[in-house]
Order: sequence, then C-alpha cells, then structure tokens
Amino acid sequence: MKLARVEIVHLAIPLVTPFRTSFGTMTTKDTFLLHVVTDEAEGWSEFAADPEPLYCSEFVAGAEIVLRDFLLPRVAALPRLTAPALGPAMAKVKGHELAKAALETAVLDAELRAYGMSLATYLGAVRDRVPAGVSVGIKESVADLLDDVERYLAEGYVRVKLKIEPGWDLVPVRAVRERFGDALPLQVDANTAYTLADAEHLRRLDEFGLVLIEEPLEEDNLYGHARLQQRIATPVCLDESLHNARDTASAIALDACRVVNVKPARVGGYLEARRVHDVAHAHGVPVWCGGMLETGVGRAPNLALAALPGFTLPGDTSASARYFAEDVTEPFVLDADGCLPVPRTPGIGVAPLPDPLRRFTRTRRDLYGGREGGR
Ligand code: NPQ
Ligand code: MG
Repeated sequence: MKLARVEIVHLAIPLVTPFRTSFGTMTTKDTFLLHVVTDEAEGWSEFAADPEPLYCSEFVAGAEIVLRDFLLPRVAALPRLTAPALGPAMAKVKGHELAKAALETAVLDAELRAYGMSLATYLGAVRDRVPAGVSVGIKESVADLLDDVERYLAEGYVRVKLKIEPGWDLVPVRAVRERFGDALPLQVDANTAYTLADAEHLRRLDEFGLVLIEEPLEEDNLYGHARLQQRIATPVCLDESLHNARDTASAIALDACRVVNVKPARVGGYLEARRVHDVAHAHGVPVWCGGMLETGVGRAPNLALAALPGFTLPGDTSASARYFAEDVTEPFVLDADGCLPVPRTPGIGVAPLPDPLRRFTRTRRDLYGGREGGR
C-alpha cells in the first residue's frame, strides 16, 4: 500500500449521563477520528484520550501535533506501507502510545480491507460474541448508585465495575454487595487515587469478594503495587501502569498485578495489545479489555481483541447506549445473554455513518497529503 492522505476529524458527542471518576467528570466525548486513504483501501480509527491529560499524559491537541510533525513523516517515508512496519518506524519517538495506536489502527483497517480479512481473524479470535461489563461512575449518593446498577443489570450486563476514590469506597461497595448479592461479579477502579499509606484501608475491601481492584496507586509505582498486593487478598489489576508487553511481564514477575487490563491505545496499538495478552496468558494471568468511552469506531476493534482466548474476564466493552444516545457508527447492542457481537466483516468491521459523522464533526483537516497537505 501507498499512503495518499490522512485526515483528522474532530468530534464532540454528548454522553447520556456525566461520567465521574477519581480524575474528573466527563459530559462529552471530545476526540478525533483518523481517516487514512491509501492507493488500495481506506481505514478509520479513534484517538482514545481526552482534550485534557487527566487519565494519562496524552491529550487531543498534543496528539494532533505528534501525528502531523513526528509520526506521519516517518510512516510516509516507509517504502511499503503495512501495519507491522509502523511500530519500528515510530519507535524513535518516545511515548505517545495513544497517538501511535490511532495511526497503526487506521492503517491496519485499510490493509485488512484490502485483503478482505476481519481484524478478529487477523488477531486470532476464538469467539463470536464477548460478555459485556459496565463501568459505573462516582455518584452523588449511594441511592443514585444503586438505581444505576439496578438499571444496568436489568439491561443484561454480566459484571459491574465501580469507580472509587478516597471517601467513596467501602460504603458504596458494601451497599452494592448487600443489595445485589455475592454472586454478582463486582470489581473497583481507583484510577491512581490512593497511596501505599492507604494499604490498611484498602484491605477492608477484602471482605466483599471483589474480582479485582484496578490501578489503586500511582501510575509509575509498580513496586508500591507489589507491596500492596502482599497486604491485601483482592487481586490487584493494572491499567495506567502498563504501556507495553515488557512492562506487563515485569509487573507479573514482581507480583505487582494478578490481573491485566488491556487497552490497545495505552500500549500503542493492537499488535502490542496481542503481545500483552500473550505474555499474561502464558503466565496464567487473566486478561480483560478496558474501555475509553469509545464511539463505535473504537469499540469495534476492541471487541475483536476481546475475542482472543486469554480474555477470560468480561471487559468494559459496553453497548453504545451506555455512553451515547446516538453513535457515529451503527450502534452495538447487547444480546439476550449480555454479550456483544464480534465484528466479522473486513478490517475493524465498521465505518462512521455519513449523517451522524457530519452532525458530530467540529473540524476536519488533512494531516498528510490532500489539499492543506502535511509535509
Ligand atoms: C478506566 N475507563 O478503566 C477508564 C477510565 C476513563 C470505562 O472506566 C476520556 C478519555 C474519558 C479517557 C473516561 C472506564 C475517559 C477516559 C474514563 C478514561 O480507567
Ligand atoms: Mg481503569
């Protein structure tokens, strides 16, 4: 393939309800899609982060510059454009995994469309449907939280994740356990809100039989997570801390985590995400697919990944309606068993629909080629 044009499409899509985590409150999904045009096929992807660097250090405006000035010139210089060549071509640019993932995914979508192969087949999927969990934000009151959880369970979600922070942990977790019973697969996500000094407090979560506690401590504190794991029975799961397969192997060897959250964007794309899966699965460590409030463009390839054999826990791969009244693609809808279908058509299996795309678009620019031409 030969790269002809790369377009950035900035979107803003309202969320059905504000989503509060320990790092902030979101009311709109405000991000961009990448549209890659080659001589053989076109591809789409979604940048996973927000306009503000609160979940991770990357953010929308920074990613646009990194793509335009540092990543695209390297990728455009490749003699032959193919997704597996992108990682090595971009490796000298430090960090920026989410920006790299967006570019690699759009190129991979185009490449697989040219072959007529689905991403699920390419990655080695072994399932046609994947069970869906739901991530529930921090609420104004426990009563509000119980209402939300009840509604999600009625919709069919098979496991619940509660966002926690200091001051919103033991009480909401106890309330959900008491109301919905011990059989409900329940887990919590702190998004780095605690320190190792909170170990005794976090140990009090042990009595609730949680599936896991996700990213309790600082992003760059593998040692602290290992120390914490020695003091609590709840399995520690890492999200923000894991940026590639190598640091995942280190975390497992240190016993800093007993479960792995894989977000393809956080590890630089689907090829590295498969390697993260492979290393965790080889150690018998359960893997699940995280979520970044993606539109259908980001959700579709996550479902393909979540169909790999090591994804033995339900992910945050929720239905479109969990976040959006209207999606930019055909919506993903839960089936009667609380599962979502794995896309099976070529590439990521979806593309933005022209009408919603037009209505949700803020701006479109060419980052490479085209009229405004990159470099
Ligand atoms: C997590 N996701 O597992 C993340 C946090 C998160 C579904 O809980 C914009 C960009 C909004 C990144 C919202 C879930 C986000 C975001 C939440 C990340 O930690
Ligand atoms: Mg998380």
